[in-house]
Amino acid sequence: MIKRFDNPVLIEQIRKARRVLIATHINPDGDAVGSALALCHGLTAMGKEVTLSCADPVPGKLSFLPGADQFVQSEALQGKTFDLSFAVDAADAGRIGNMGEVFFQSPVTVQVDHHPTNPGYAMVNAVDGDAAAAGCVVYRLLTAMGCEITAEIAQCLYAGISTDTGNFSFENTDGEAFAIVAELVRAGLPLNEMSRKLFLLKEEAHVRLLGRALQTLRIFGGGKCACMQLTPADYAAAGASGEHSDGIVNYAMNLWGIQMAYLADEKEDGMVKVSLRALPPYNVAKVAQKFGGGGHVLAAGCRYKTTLKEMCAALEKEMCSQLEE
Ligand SMILES: [Mn+2]
Repeated sequence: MIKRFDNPVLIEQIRKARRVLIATHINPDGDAVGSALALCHGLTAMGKEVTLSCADPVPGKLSFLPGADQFVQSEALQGKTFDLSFAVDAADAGRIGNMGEVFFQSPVTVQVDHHPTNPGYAMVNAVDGDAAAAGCVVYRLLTAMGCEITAEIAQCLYAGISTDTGNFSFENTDGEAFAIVAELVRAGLPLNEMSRKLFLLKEEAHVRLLGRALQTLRIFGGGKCACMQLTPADYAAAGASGEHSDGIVNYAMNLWGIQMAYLADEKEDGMVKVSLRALPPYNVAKVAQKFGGGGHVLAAGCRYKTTLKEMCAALEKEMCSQLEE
């Protein structure tokens, strides 16, 4: 059920390396931080001198992961050299941002990833486009090296696998993801505490902003569409900033019978930021493109210079015309 890591040459190269760099992608998510940390803990236990790096800081909501405070940014790498460099969960070389310079200077570059579009930019590319998360590939690598899966490693890998699978609900969730998590539980994973920290706990500013947005909830399109809006006054009242609106659009989308939804978020610079969601067969990327945005068929967005009222009217016209197709 759990795939074997089949690259004895790489394992030998890792054994020989003393100073190791691990870089992960810009705007790091749970899989980026968790996979890089798990690899770091494993290699440190093998006696390596490991430097963990990311062009951007670790988001506050992941700072509880063991070792999260060890990440450094590019300035801290000035003049340092490494025997081997890893890139983790980075679909292309651009994704490691300004870490690329140090990464490509290493005599051996390795990447561990799970994006099917990965072009294979390192010397050794441990890329499995079928793996649910980079954390799954890191698990295979660590066990292939004979590394003990400690409770710390288990927490980091769980953070990666659970977040990249949408808490085991996305299409990419497979038997291997569950089989690995079963091993992590055996290794001492505090499952309840971890899932509370990763999926339930919210910042107060987010919940207060959500409260303001919910008061504007409106249904249109014959009961098939829903929308909400936010203004700078809502952010001020909630004590919130831009990142606190993440996920709010889903409260409009996740109503029974709703097929398309949007959140229109008026900004101080005269732009309106729009988040759009849909269920098949609808296509909100098409709606976003009308206003200079883009994204996926079922999740898209745009930023457009207009008033909140005009933005809403224009969006609703586009969405309603899809209902009629
Ligand atoms: Mn990932």
